[in-house]
Amino acid sequence: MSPTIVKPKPKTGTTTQRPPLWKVILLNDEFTPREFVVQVVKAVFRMNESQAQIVMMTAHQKCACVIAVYTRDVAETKAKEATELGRMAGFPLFFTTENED
Ligand code: TYC
Repeated sequence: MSPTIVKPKPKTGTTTQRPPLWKVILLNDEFTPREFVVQVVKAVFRMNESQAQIVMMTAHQKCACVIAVYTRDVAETKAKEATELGRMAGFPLFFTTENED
């Protein structure tokens, strides 16, 4: 018996759907110590010391810094977790999320 050759169906205008991405943004404040911001950014966003320093200094100088993009759930969970670490230590450190358009 000869082998059946199955041709792959040509794709008709299909595109790969990607989930919408959300930015996590670090906001500057007057009170949180720089080193504490760096520790939180390293712990929650898995950055190394120099990456975390750059992010912290950018927020410090420009009022805000985009840290990373994730799916909505992950972005919101990480922003809450990082904000909570500041709150528990008595600092007004704040991370927010925004849809990446
Ligand atoms: N501005 C703070 C200070 O001078 C440090 C800081 C940096 C706080 C970045 C928050 O997102 C921030 N102690």
